[in-house]
Amino acid sequence: MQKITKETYIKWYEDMLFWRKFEDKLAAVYIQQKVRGFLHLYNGQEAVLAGALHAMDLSKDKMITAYRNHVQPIGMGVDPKRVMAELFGKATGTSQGLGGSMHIFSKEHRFYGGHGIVGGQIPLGAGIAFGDKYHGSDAVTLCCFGDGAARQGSLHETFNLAMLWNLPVVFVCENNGYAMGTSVKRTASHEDIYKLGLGYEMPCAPVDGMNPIKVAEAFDEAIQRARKGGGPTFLELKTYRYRGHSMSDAQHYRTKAEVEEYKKIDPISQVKDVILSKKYATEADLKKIDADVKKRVLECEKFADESPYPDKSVMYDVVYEQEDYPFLQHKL
Ligand SMILES: Cc1ncc(C[n+]2csc(CCOP(=O)(O)OP(=O)(O)O)c2C)c(N)n1
Ligand SMILES: [Mg+2]
Repeated sequence: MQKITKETYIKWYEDMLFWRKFEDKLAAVYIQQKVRGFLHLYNGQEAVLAGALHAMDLSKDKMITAYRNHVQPIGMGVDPKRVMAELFGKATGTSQGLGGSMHIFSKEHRFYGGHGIVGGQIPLGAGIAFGDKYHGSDAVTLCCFGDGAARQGSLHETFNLAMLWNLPVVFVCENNGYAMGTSVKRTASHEDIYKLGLGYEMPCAPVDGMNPIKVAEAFDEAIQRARKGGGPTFLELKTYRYRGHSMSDAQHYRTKAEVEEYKKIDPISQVKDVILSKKYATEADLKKIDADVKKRVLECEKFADESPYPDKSVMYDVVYEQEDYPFLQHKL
């Protein structure tokens, strides 16, 4: 793994703060109805992404996830302005404004979405890894999903085939404690989701998902194993989301005190504490980063605001169609 240096900590601080503020902005513009439909935010879970990106080889490795998917593509190199524009439904968005919040996608940056069907991306992630193995590439796919998705049958079918075919994939359960309003405790007779790997003899482990160092170390081991032909790993990242499931969640299933408890181990604060205690930067240096992040987020909003909506004529251009399909005339 690349060494974790002073520069890594500063990058983690800057990246995680940017993702946090980018999504805080989304929450604000959602209320102004600039973003419509569903909006699921990642606040609190940023260490999972920061640690994963450190361990990945971004020139070839791939990622697929569920609908909590706005900041992962940014981490993988997609222009955040285009992500914001997609959320605004604008033509300059990553999918010309036709996908929206749950469907951010960038083939160029190997980010394969953005999936609204809970657990739907689990077999797709294994399929991407199958493709890489078939074509002789040593790329590794990170297939991310939530604790709720871990209860889907497709996980078991996928784990079985991924082990049978020794696929280069890391299965990543981001256990944030809840699937909508249903706590992990209420979904199964056990709470150690990572142990689902045991039934398939898949290497598996729990990871402190609030600490990017622990995350990076766990991902490095799993990614290296997959890259060297050692097959899949299943990691359960213990994390937490500060905001509701989506913007329309009254959060009656948990207390404010519980949320506050987790904020005490906030990944951004943890990294900030290391930076200050090891004197990697001063408070004043970090304030400069904060100001720069704020400016960059405002630039994204301005870009999205000023971009045009897609023309009506493109509406069916990206929908699968078959020339001899007899029932519908698709083109407007
Ligand atoms: C197959 C399917 N069933 C139900 C839903 C409704 N639904 C949307 S999100 C969600 C909860 C999933 O929770 P989890 O996998 O823990 O992910 P998180 O939202 O916590 O990131 C449910 C049940 C859905 N989208 N798809
Ligand atoms: Mg969850």
